[in-house]
Amino acid sequence: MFLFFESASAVVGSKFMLEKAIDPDIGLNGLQSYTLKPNDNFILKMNSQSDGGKKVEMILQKSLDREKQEYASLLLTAVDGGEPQRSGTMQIHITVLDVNDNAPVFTQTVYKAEIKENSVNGTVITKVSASDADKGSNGEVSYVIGNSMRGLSNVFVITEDGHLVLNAPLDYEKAQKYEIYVEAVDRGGLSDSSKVIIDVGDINDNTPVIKIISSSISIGENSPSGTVVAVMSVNDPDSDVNGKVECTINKNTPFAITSTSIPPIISFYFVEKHS
Ligand SMILES: [Ca+2]
Ligand SMILES: [Ca+2]
Ligand SMILES: [Ca+2]
Ligand SMILES: [Ca+2]
Repeated sequence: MFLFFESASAVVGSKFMLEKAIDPDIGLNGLQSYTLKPNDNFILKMNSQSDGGKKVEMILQKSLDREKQEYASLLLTAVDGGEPQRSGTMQIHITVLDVNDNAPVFTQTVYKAEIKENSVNGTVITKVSASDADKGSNGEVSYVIGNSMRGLSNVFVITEDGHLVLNAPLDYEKAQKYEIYVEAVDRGGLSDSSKVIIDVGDINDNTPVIKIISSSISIGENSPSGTVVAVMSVNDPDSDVNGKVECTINKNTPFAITSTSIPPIISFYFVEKHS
């Protein structure tokens, strides 16, 4: 005898009539009792009927969970009241059908990734992954970028199998960090979300820009050493060493260059030097 149960729809207390199924095996005359083994999910209930027969029902007493046990084989034994006592047995095969009662679960609540600002479109930034304990389509997970990320969904795209891919140019000088919410959705619509933090790495893609702030058109021949003759700023928007600027002037002039550093602008002063 084969029975199929949906784990979520078979609620505790559900009854399954067994009488008809066992009649051919053991007959009704002298039937005394039934036992069921193992009996952790079902119990038997017998009712005497007006015609003298006995009706037996199998009652679910503990809910089924396909994720814990998909198949079960129970042995039903019927014992008669004769002498010697005889018994008949029947195997009851139970298949627990899957229902979508598990949402996907991401392997990490936060993923961290790094990408250089000069990376080309199509570069895979990281891969996210979620598992789903259900079976078949109930456990099939695909990935999408969260709705709240609409503004960024053209910068990053995610493939159905969870690869987060660069889709537009990055500029470290405009954005150094992104936080992307991703969702894992099963075919039944249950979902989980996770966050991907993307650090953009600086590339030395800016040259220093020199801007003259002030300069003297002429300078007196008796000007003392240290007279400022010009002020300029040099700006390189890159970070760290990529944005560090050093200024030099020709050695064979009566001028020197000194700097005061007020990041991000560095001012340089040409000063007259007397040899
Ligand atoms: Ca599921
Ligand atoms: Ca399930
Ligand atoms: Ca840069
Ligand atoms: Ca630079």
